[in-house]
Amino acid sequence: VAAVAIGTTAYIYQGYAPPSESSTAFSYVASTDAINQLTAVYPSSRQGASAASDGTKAWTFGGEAIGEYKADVIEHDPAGQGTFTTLAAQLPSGRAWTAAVWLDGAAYIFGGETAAGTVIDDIVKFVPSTGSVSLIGHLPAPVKAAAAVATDDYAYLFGGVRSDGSRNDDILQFDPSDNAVGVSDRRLQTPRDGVSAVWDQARYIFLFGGCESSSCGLKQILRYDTDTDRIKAVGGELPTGRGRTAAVWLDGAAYVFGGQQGASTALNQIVKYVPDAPNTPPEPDFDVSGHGLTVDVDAGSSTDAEAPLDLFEWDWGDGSQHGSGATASHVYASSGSKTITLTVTDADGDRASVAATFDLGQTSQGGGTTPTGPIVIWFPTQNPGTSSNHPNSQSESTSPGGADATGGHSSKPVERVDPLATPRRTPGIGLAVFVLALAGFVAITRRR
Ligand SMILES: [Ca+2]
Repeated sequence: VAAVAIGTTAYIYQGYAPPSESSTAFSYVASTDAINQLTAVYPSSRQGASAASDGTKAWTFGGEAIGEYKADVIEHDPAGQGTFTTLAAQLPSGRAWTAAVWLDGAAYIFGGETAAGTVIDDIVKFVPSTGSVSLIGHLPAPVKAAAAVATDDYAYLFGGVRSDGSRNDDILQFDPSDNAVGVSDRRLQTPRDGVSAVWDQARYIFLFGGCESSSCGLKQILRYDTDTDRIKAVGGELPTGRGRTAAVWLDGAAYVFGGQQGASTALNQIVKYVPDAPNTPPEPDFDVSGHGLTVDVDAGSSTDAEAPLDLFEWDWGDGSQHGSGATASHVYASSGSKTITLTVTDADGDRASVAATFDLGQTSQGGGTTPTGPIVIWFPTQNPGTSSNHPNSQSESTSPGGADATGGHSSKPVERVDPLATPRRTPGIGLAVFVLALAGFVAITRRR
């Protein structure tokens, strides 16, 4: 079954309704939970078509009926009583089990299977305004029955069936600006096809169920994070295992339509999934102590709302190799003003940084003739900045509080004395934040 969202309505097209392929089309309005068969007639029966919508109209691509593989493009205009029109434009050849998205002014149709049973790697572009259909590139490998979903910038493909009939666990990223396809280092938890996918219009792609074999038994819901390229299973799951569903995002929730349960049971259910709140960035915080030119740092006061923190990185501010771990030590080569920046990463890959600046002084101690060694002079910073790498986060702005640089944890020879210089706001934290965000961007674009 294939589905699109137009406005506040989902439209569901074709599919397999035992004992045969279907030509029905339905509308579903989430706010009233009302599903209706359209009076406009879908032109012919089929299954395995893909669908995409520009938000006004929708198009379905190819499909298969009684062994006939179709190349047609069918336009659905839901305005008024609605119309279905078979366009003059045709796919390069008959094909079914493609995956389609709407992205940047065009529909893209990925992979599929031809009448000869050949799994293909085509990337086909359809531009409704001109009616043109063109083969614009190739996937890294042939695939059919993958899930495809688009964000504002990219299309993503998940799983599918390879040429040899095996399932894959690939996550691919397609960039319409240069038609390049990147392969993520991340993978689906297990190989599968027949997954459905939606984007929450903000950050996450949700993936529903799928088929690990010709039987569709997965009820897992996966969450792929387009910010951090991480994927994980969410707490909820589908009522029963199923694959070959169609899913749309409407008004803050995902709706999953129909599908195949097990080896052959066709479902008529509509499943609503309301995601948990998005991940929030961690809140880094640390204490500094030490003696001599040695500093000890402890990030034990850092917190995260969702889960334990994953990674700690210490930039000592002197160009030396960064430290790691919740606690760390560093020996400076000289005294003077020092800035330590802690970057913490949570289990979902969100990062945030905080910096503390202090003066590391050397002076002699005691009234005797023999100095007892260098003394570190500590004082808290004022309003060190905290920030996060998450572009949508409200905590992006600098907030007061954060790291404490104190000597309170140390015993002699550390001694609290009057500051040698005025405490100051950490310089360069804004730049540090920018670099973090840029690094994330570079990381994802390099996956191509
Ligand atoms: Ca978090």
